[in-house]
Amino acid sequence: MSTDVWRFWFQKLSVWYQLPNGQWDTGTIKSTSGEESYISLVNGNVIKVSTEDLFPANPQILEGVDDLLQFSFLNEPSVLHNLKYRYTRDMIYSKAGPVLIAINPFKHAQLYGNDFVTAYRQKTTDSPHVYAVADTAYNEMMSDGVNQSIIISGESGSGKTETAKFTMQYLAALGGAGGGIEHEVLKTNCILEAFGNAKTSRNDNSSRFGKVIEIHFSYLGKISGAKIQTLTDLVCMLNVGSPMKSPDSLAGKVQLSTSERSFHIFYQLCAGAPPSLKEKLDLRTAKEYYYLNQSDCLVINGVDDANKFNKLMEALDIIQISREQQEHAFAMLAAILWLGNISFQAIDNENHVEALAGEAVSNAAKLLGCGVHELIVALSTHKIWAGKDGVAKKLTLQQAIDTRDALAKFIYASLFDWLLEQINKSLEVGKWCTGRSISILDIFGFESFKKNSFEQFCINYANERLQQHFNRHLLKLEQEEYEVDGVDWTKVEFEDNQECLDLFEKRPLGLLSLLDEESNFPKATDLTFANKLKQHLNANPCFKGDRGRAFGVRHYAGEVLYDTNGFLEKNRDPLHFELVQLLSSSHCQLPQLFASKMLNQSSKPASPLNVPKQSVGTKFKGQLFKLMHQLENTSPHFIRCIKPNARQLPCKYEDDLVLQQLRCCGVLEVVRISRCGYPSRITHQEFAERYGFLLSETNVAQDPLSIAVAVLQQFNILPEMYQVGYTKLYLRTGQIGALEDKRKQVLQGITGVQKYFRGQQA
Ligand code: AOV
Ligand code: MG
Repeated sequence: MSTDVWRFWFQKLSVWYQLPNGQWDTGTIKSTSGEESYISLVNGNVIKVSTEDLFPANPQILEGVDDLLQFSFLNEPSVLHNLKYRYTRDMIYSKAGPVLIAINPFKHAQLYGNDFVTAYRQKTTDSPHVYAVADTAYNEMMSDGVNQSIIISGESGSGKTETAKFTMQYLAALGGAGGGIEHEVLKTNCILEAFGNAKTSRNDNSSRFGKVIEIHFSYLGKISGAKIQTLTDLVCMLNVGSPMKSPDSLAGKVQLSTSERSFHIFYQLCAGAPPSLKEKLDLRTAKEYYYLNQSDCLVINGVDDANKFNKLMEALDIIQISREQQEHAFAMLAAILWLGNISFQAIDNENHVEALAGEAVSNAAKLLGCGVHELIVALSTHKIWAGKDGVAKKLTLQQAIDTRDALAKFIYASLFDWLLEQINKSLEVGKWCTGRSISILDIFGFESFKKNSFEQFCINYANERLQQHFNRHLLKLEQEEYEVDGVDWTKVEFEDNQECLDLFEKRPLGLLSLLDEESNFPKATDLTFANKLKQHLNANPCFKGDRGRAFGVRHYAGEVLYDTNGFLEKNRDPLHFELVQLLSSSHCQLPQLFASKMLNQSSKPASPLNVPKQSVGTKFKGQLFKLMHQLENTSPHFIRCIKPNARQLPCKYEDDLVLQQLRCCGVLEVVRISRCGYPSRITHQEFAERYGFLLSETNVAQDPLSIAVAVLQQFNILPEMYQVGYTKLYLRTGQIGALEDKRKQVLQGITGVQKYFRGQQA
């Protein structure tokens, strides 16, 4: 703050300085040499600091303001202090210009429910809230007829999914037609979370899939249906704690991971299935299943899985999935659990193995509707095709385990897709629908663990794309519009992440292409893949070669070190044709359906040689593009969720952690642009039509621009409060509000007079 230091000294204004422990505190400048300053602290002590490290503090009157735009001085310590001030008073929402900041309270906050919905609907309160964002989106959709989106982002555990639910609640309350469809829409959360969420070390209820829920409205603004789109290709392997990875069970090597679980549904089913269902599915307790007991965590504090299962069944009923279909779905889950328990025995001296006949194999076969023998063969051999002839090759232990796990994952992923299809069918948009919609986006948050694998690679790639969407809309497009429309404007610099996206997407030399190339190469290993990356990408500033199998990526949210272990295998998605064949010969409905879907994906007739193969990474990218494309055509509203501490604890606000999240998501830049920007824009024509009648002066040229300028002058709107572009007027915050008030007053006056005259006539 070198330039301001004399003023601050002279006027005895507060400044922020940083303590050796990193904490910020305020003091006043006692004396200064320009470069160095002596600061008087609140406790009377005086310390010497470099003037450059000082930041101007905001006057007391601005303490706890609800929009960072209102600050006299915008700097990190002021922002941090303000958010903390509010957070400790249970005001978890704040605005950063057009962005809503939501800090996870990690406790029940008294901020939701009918009274709050009414208050935001009737605008009796205007403090920042997720309801207010939903309300704005709804109003804009209704008045402008433009589809809206609410884009929720933030790190894992920061509160995206909860925020998405509150948004849905508000829209359901607003757009409830009494027909129950809004009720159905809300119930989808319970189902999707059971099947798509798991406990990780970051979040007890971590979404392992991304979703956009598009809520459709009728002309009257009533909910007419909904459509859910997901990023799910990964879902099958995104379950954590390696339950579906393949630890070497015969050798007794087991990867235990603490505090993580697989998808909630498995534990819910085991704990909550009624006795008759348990018997039908040969269900045991969770700890008896290999896929689940690889983690020492089987229950979540404060969560009753059995109760959740009952709630799930109710939700499935509401979504109109018949009890019979529900049972089919549960049978698939039980089959997966039993598959995991299948072990293998050596059958020769060449390390070949065969699935061990026993309870696990027979239960899995029964639930899958196939023969025990067929299942054993499919899990122990792989046919190699030469022309029309197939030769069955025996599998090694590792290959057999991979085959078994691939089958389990395929069934799970197919089940998830099937479920989604049923949900979408049930919520299908009615014929009377206008095509107006609000989409709510909630994807998995940025992740950086000690060890990061293919899953984190995909998740972080998706977040990188989302960040670009944010940058484009709030930083780039805004500034471009000023330039194009001839507005006098000093550009605000911001961190562009195009380079990082290029690192992922460029062909042929990007991470995803190189991964695909290496995955198609039979002799490739994770190490050759890592070397290939280093060979081609070392010059990219977002790439960082590391030792052995590791490589680093400089993401917008920080650097992440990835371990290529398993990348190739996960990207290949190794499902043998025999397994698909096995399922298609099943006498049960779902396995048959899953197999036929898989085979129909390819345009060519299915044959052992062409089980349709698109790599997992490429599929993921395709889904991501589709999702982003859908958002491009909407008017976006952004919510940034912030995690105040890493331990999921209430009332703990860690400055560093918050600052890092604020920095990496570009919130400060957005505020900076909004402060010097003109958030209200309106074409000359629209402006003249709306406010022209307020003119008392009749001697004004009749073109829209002259009328508009005359209105601005009549109401003493200062020249620094607006800019005139070639096509639009650009106004600073608050100006349109003032004009609207005037307009309302005058209109009320007119109706008052009309009423009076009508009264006279009567
Ligand atoms: P996420 O969606 O951002 O993580 P969640 O929405 O699952 O995070 O939030 C994590 C936990 O924080 C929840 O289970 C709640 O306990 C708590 N929480 C979040 N928001 C609120 C709120 N407004 N009020 C009360 N508690 C809240 V991840 O899905 O891991 O990226 O992949
Ligand atoms: Mg989530």
